[in-house]
Amino acid sequence: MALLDRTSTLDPISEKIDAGERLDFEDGLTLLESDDLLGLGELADRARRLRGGTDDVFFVQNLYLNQTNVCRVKCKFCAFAATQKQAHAYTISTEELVEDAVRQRELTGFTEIHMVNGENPHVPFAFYVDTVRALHEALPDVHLKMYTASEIHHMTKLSGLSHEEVLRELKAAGLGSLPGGGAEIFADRVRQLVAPGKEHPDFWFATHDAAHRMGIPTHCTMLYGHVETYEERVDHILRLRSQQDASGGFLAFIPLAFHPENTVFERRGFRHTTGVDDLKMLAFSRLMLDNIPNIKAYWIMMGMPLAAVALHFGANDVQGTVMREAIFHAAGARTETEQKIEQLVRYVREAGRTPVQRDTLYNEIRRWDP
Ligand code: V47
Repeated sequence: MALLDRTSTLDPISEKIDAGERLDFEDGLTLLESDDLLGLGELADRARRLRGGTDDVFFVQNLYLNQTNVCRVKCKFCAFAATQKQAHAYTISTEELVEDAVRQRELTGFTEIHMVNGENPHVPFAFYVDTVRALHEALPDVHLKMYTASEIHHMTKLSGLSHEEVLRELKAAGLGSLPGGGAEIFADRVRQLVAPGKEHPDFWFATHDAAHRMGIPTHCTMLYGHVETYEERVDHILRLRSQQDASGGFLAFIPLAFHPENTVFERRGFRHTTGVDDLKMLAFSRLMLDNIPNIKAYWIMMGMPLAAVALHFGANDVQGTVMREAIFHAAGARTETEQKIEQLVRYVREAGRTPVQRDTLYNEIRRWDP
């Protein structure tokens, strides 16, 4: 009886998927409230294929950099940021950062630099432009995926320029795309609770909108598993879907599971998300975001074994080799900080999929056919 009930809640959604119909707010809630995990996985995998997905699973060879952890915002979910006076605060000079990146490139041959920082009020806008320019000059073949929309908004405050002008200067210096951070949860109630000092979501959207319109592709995220409700998760995903309808430049969506260690939420007894919630979020995202081509199973947060399972829950990307992840590990991630290509290939193959090394823009670099 219980099994029949569970199956029936997904049936109307299954019919919509087969008919190529868009899911609505109520469907989103039904998905999140369902405890038919395998049913959700089957639906998400079917939706992915019906929308043109293949057996290919992507990853990129990348280096993570964080030039400064100094941050003015004090988000309650963050264990990475520091104030200038704290002993662990750091800001790496552009020269040192570039030297390090060039050394790492010689060792590994990565094709992407992924950089996210604190909103450091003690450096000028020129610091960011100089860093992009210096990295681009030293490593012209490397794609620079740098600075979240929150950082771009911070740069408008530092410079007095508009979002578009900041992006234009960074693009001229060599910026390739934006990472998806800073989105957190868009609903005002949650933002006030977890990130009261952060910019209004309108600025996050204005930044991505401007980027897309000037040909800078971007990524998008949702930070889930803290104080948000299912309704607020659905609201978040629908806002992203509308933005993609309007400007079309999101390459991928990455659901980010909240890690509470070393944050105020740890002291309040918050726990890490469960694997079930992580898989459900991936399936939900794939089903709702019918216009974003790639959904990432972020192995840094869920571990590679579960990320491989997630490939049957709508995900088609496992992010990358990721050398030196810091943000999730500051907040208690027990996963590795790097994967070798051979490891990624092994896990993807074990999941019955075809590993494809991509560049940041999803052009194929190498494939491992079955
Ligand atoms: O905005 C911070 C998240 C984001 C925690 O574009 C946390 O491919 C969980 O932009 N627990 C920054 N999450 C990182 C980011 C990112 C990450 C992965 C992939 C991509 C991409 C971009 O990290 C923040 C916030 O949402 N974050 N602290 C934490 N304790």
